[in-house]
Amino acid sequence: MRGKPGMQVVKYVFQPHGDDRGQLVALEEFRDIPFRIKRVYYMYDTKEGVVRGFHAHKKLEQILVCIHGSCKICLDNGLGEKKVIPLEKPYEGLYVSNDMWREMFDFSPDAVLMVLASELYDEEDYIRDYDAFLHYVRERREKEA
Ligand code: T46
Repeated sequence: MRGKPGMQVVKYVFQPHGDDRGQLVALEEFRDIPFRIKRVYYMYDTKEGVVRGFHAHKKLEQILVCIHGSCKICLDNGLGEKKVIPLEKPYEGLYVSNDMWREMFDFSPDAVLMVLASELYDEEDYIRDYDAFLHYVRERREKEA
């Protein structure tokens, strides 16, 4: 019998270029970010108590950076493991792979959550139904076994 896959959370700590003027973080594809960056989007002015996300992706990989304020991300691998990761530093990035259910919550009123994405926007890449997600990851795992 195979053991549980063990869910890994990958957080990047970027190099701030600080001097007496303040801080600057630069993110380059294939250097700081492990994929070609095809899209950048960000969310701000998120209302109190709002939870966003509630989906997974078939192909998309992303790095989430809370460049101002704070929020939390819940990742669920669909195989019985969930982790909540706080994002509160503008020099930290959370890697979110495809086939990972995500929910974003606990946004501070000043939070700006920036996302670097490996693909252009494509509604076909979303899995928005939780049961369909569970089915999808289990099927993939069986194929890989
Ligand atoms: C994800 C999490 C972390 C676009 O037109 N282009 C885009 O690139 C995106 C991301 C969204 N939109 C439109 C589609 C919706 O009408 O913006 C609206 C809000 O998007 P959505 O409801 O998908 O936002 P979230 O916060 O639930 O999810 C987003 C990303 O969609 C998703 O890929 O992983 O952030």
